Amino acid sequence: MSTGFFGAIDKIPFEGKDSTNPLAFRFYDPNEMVLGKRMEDHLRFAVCYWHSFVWPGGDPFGGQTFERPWFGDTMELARKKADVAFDMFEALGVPYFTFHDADVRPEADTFTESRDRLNAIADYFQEKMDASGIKLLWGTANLFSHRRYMAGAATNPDPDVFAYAAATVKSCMDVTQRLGGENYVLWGGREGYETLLNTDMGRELDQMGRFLSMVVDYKHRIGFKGTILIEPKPQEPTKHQYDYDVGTIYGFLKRYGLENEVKTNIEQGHAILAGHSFEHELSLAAALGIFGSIDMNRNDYQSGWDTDQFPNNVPEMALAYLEVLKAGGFTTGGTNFDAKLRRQSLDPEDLLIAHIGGMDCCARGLKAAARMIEDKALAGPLSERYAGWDKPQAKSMLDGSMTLESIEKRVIDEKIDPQPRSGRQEYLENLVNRYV
Ligand code: 3MF
Ligand code: MG
Repeated sequence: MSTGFFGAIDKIPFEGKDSTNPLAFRFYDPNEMVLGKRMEDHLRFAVCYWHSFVWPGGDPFGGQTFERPWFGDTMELARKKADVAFDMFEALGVPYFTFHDADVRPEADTFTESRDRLNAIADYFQEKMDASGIKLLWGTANLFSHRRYMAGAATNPDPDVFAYAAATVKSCMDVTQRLGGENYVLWGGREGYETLLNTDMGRELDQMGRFLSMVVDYKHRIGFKGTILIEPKPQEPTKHQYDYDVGTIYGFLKRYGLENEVKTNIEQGHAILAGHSFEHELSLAAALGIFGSIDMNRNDYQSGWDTDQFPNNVPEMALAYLEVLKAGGFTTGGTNFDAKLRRQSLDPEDLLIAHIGGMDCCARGLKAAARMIEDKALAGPLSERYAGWDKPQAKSMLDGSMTLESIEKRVIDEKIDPQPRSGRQEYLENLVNRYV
């Protein structure tokens, strides 16, 4: 059913790189084969509900700029919002979407009523998913917007808030499972602190560890086949967030024995806020065995805020998809556009154009990364750089058979005198530029 919100447009075509039509794909061709796999199956695009259909366009100095016919807090408007959302998913031809409970249903006066509303919208989604073939990449609970969560959800000093959050996550996991969601995401927007003067960090981390253990336990009890993902972010909204970055999350998972149960959903903008590059976070997650999915966007490099812009920097994205491909590609994960329009971009068409540009950039990044892999452009120099480690004597230093004493003896006996070799950074940078 078309709502007419996007005018006459109902399907964005692929027209190839010479097209000048702003409402056509120039690089994203779902059926093009890349490294033996369809582009759609590599990228696994998802559109998120919150930025495109919920956010009113506010900033710290001004409120709503968008006027959308579905804004309001009735169930009727929630269904209208779903109608437009599915129109957009279908127009873009994305295989997946993502949502928080609070995005899709109005909050009610009681927990039970809010949960029932979520279930009712999930039924409505199910019909639309069956009709369109659009699937759920992941579901999640919004445990950060409501004032009850101002001092945290799992890490709140008030155990009643912990309980409310736990019950909410259960209801969201139930709905995610029912809709065939392929992952369940936890982003702890308020799991952190504003000041250490009122914060017991050790206690809060234990609360968070117990909360996540219950989530994992429940996943197994209901037979949810998807992946549980944590999304790292260093600050904003809290001054310091406990899920700072991939490395911090890994330490947390190890401490609570969850490192084989939970993976990460890594966002470009959050990586930048943490003082890392996106590819750093992806590469580290892969190295630690906790790479799951990505939230694709772009942060402004000057503002220092989580600006959640649509991605448009192809060279950066090529390096990101290179890490994704090196990690073996997505399994249950995908590319979720956690990105919003600028608040002056008022027109319905702007929503489509933003996603089209993002999808095209991802496609270009993926194709550049795939060519680098095919040509072993970086893999060749990399294995050359570490080639010394293939020798038996080098291996024996790592396999436990040598000690500091026996290594010292070898250094003296063989008169070992290491000779520095070039890291060839500029050569490699120039090489990457040949592909992007
Ligand atoms: C905030 C985010 C979040 C998460 C979402 C799902 C509101 O910076 O990125 O979006 O992506 O809560 O984990
Ligand atoms: Mg995100």
